[in-house]
Formats: sequence, structure tokens, C-alpha cells
Amino acid sequence: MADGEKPAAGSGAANWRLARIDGDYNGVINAADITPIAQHWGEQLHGYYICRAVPGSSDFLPLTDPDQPEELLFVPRAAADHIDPHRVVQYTYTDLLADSGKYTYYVVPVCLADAEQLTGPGSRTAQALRNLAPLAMIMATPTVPGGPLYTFDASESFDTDGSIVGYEWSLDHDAVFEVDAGNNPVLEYRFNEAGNQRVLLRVTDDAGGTGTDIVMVTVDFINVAYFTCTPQTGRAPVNATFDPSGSYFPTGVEFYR
Ligand SMILES: [Ca+2]
Ligand SMILES: [Ca+2]
Repeated sequence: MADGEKPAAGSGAANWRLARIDGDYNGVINAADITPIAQHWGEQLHGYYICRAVPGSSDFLPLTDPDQPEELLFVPRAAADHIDPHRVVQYTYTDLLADSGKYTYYVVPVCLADAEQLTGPGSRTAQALRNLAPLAMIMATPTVPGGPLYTFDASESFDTDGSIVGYEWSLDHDAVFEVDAGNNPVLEYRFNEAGNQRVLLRVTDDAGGTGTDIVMVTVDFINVAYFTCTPQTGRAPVNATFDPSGSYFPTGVEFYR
């Protein structure tokens, strides 16, 4: 075929040139592809091998056949009379990812000539990610039982195959997480209304997976008188200082005595 002409998509010729001789993947066979053409002159395309690099490694190894572990996994090319001339030929292989992390793949075209296995240039790479979702856990502790001030502690949350990088909260009975606490698992919050309060936590792991937890707390009253006393012990006579600044009266009452 002359320079600049493309075979019909899905014709055997299209797959062949993409796989074996179109070295710069631009769909056109021209002078830039002279070297791979020369290298693979006279070869045929019988199928493909799949090469894989597992998480933490940059070494690509061809997959072995699950039924014959000593053999490479060979994906045979469809017979010419089974190739739909109007479609790109597609092949599907499902890989079981044993470990968490990023897997990278490419395919290699294979020519089975005279019991020899001649391989062509590898395809572009594709990636797959396995990630286990993190588990969110809330511990809720009121500063004063029944009071409006709570500490929500999400530090028991965990991610089995990574780490948690983000904590978000919804404290207004919906699923919109209006509080982005960044990487801080502890949130102090004061409710402005008595009653049952629903608190939602969403944690995000280092691979973008999320997990949620929900807790219901009850607020009996929203005005709290809260004193600290300094010192707390001593011999009489003691000059003690009472500090009521931790009190809060959101209804507008401010009266200390
Ligand atoms: Ca994870
Ligand atoms: Ca919300």
C-alpha cells in the first residue's frame, strides 16, 4: 500500500500495521517506519503476548497461561474470515489483581514461524489500579453530657492498603460534606439546636477511595455554664480563680454569678 493510504479500520491489515510496522503509531506507514518494516519483513501476525509490571516494579514480564503455567499466555488473532471488516478487532483479557497498587500493561505482537516466536514492538501502555476502600469510624464525646459541644474523633479510621489523607464532615442532616478538615481527624463542633443530631464522616485514602460512617448524638440543651478553677487543690486559705469563659449561651443570655 502506498505511502499515506490507510487500510480500512478493522481490516486485518489495520491491526497488523498498528501492531507491527507503524512504529510511531500515527496510522500511516511512511519513511519513519522503515526500520520496523525491515525488522519484521516477511513475518506474520498470529497473536499477542501481554506484558505486565506489578505494583512497585518497573519490570515487564509476559503473563503466563493460567491453565499451563509453563507457557506464555497467547491471545490468538482471529481468523481472517472472522474479522469484521468494519470494526477494529478487539480482544478481551481479564486479569486478577492480587495486590493493591498500580499495574501497567502492554501487548506484544507474535509471529509463530518455524517453531520460533518472533515478537514485534510493544504497544502503548495501559494502567489498572487496585485499591481497597478505607474504613471510616467516628467516636463522639460530649464536653458536658447532653450539652451541645462535641468532640468527633475519626482517628480510629483506617485503610488496609494505604493511608487516609482526608476527613470531611456533614453536621446538618444531609449528605453534603460542608466541613473539610484536611488531614486532621479530630473535629470540635457546637450544635445550635437541641435534639437528635446526625453526623456523617467521609474519609479519603491516598488512592482516592472513600469510606463513610454515621453517628447519632443527642443534644438536650444548648446553654452551658462551664467554669475552670485554678488551682484545683491547695491548703486553706486558697485564692481560687474561676474562669467562666468556656460557657456559651447562644440564645443571648449572658449572666455569670
Ligand atoms: Ca486504600
Ligand atoms: Ca452537610
